Amino acid sequence: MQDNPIKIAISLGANLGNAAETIREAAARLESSGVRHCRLSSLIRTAPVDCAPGTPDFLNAALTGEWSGSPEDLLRLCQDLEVAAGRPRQHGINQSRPLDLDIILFGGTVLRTPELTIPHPRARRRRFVLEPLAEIAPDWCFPEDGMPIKRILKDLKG
Ligand code: PH2
Ligand code: MG
Ligand code: MG
Repeated sequence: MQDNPIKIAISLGANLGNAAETIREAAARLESSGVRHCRLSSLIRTAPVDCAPGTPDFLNAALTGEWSGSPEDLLRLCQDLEVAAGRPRQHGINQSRPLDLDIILFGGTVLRTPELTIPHPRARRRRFVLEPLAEIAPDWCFPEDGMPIKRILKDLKG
């Protein structure tokens, strides 16, 4: 465990089952599992992006907090919560799911390993990630170029 807490941002998404309840429950479990000072954004309904035709709409949200473990510890926690919500541990990319938890930012960390890429590689082009995150952390920056979330979102909206 690192003793200095790192500011982290997680994207939450769900499009199967009671998505609102699952997302709120996941936020509560992140907090009870060691993510301190959690803030959960509004939950927004979004159209599926890069999914098969007929995929149901998603509910998306973002959560910020502080974490004292490693990125891999946080990934493991997210994966355990996805499985607890009914998602198979092995799943196809962009398939419907009861819960998806993606680490978007981990302080100023830039990480590329086979199991984890931070910042999340597609976050900057996804409004369903940036919109809820901009609500609670507009001035947080992506580490590669120091660009704040509110600015990335504004550019994306064109
Ligand atoms: N997640 C995806 C793919 N497409 N579309 C929306 N609207 N919301 C998501 O959370 C989402 C998606 C892959 O994780
Ligand atoms: Mg995802
Ligand atoms: Mg995911």
